[in-house]
Amino acid sequence: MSLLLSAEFAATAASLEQLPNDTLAELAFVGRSNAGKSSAINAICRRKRLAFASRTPGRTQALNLFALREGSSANAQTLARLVDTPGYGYAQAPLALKRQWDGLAGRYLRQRTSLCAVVLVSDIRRGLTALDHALLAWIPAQVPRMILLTKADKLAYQERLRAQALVRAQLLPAESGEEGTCAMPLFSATKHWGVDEARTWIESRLTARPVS
Ligand SMILES: Nc1nc2c(ncn2[C@@H]2O[C@H](COP(=O)(O)OP(=O)(O)OP(=O)(O)O)[C@@H](O)[C@H]2O)c(=O)[nH]1
Ligand SMILES: [Mg+2]
Repeated sequence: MSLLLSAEFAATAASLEQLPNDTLAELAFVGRSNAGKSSAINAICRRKRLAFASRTPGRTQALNLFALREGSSANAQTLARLVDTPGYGYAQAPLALKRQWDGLAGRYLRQRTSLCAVVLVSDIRRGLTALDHALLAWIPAQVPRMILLTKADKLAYQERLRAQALVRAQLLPAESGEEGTCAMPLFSATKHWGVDEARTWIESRLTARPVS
C-alpha cells in the first residue's frame, strides 16, 4: 500500500519552534493562496478532509503536519511527514499577515533540514508568478521540486497543453534545483488527474532520504 494512504493529521505549528524534532523526512506543499494545496494533499492521500480546503483564500494559516505511518494503528511508526503551508500572495491579506507568512513558511523552507522535497502547487490558469519565482529561489538547491499544475479541469485540452508549455518556458534553469529537471504534471483534485504521477514522485523522494 502507498505510504501516502496512511496519512493522519499530526500537528499544527504556528511558529518554527512548535515543530517536532527535525529528524523525519518532510515534504512541503507550497503555493499561492487558494491555488489548491490542501485539495491536492487530500486527493493524493485519497482522503476527503485531511487538509482543510476552502473557497476563502488564506484558509491555511499555520504549518499543518501529516504523519505517514507504517504498521498497524496500535503500534504504527511514523516514517515521514507531509506539510501543508499557508498560501502567499493573497492581495487582501494585511501586511502583518504577509510578514507572518514570510516568517513561517519562508523560514521553514530555508531552515528545515529535514525538508526532502517541495511540491509547488500552481493554478494552471495563472502560470508562475513573481512570488512563485521568489519561493523557488528560497528552496535549497539540493531539494528536489515538482510543480503541480492544478485546476487543469478548468481549461480545455489544448489550452492545458499550452499552459503547461508556458510554465516550462518560464522556469529558469536554476529553479529546477540540482536534479536538473522539474516534473510538471497536469493535475486536478476534482477529476483526480495526475494523482498517480504525483504520488509516485512524492514516494520516491520520501523514501530516498534515509530516516535518522
Ligand atoms: N475545479 C477545481 N477546483 C479546485 C481544484 N483544487 C482546488 N480547487 C478549489 O479551489 C479552492 C481552494 O482550494 P484549497 O485546496 O483550499 O487551496 P489552498 O491552496 O490550500 O488555499 P490556502 O490554504 O487558502 O492557501 C477550493 O474551493 C477548492 O475546491 C481542482 O483541481 N479543480
Ligand atoms: Mg490550504
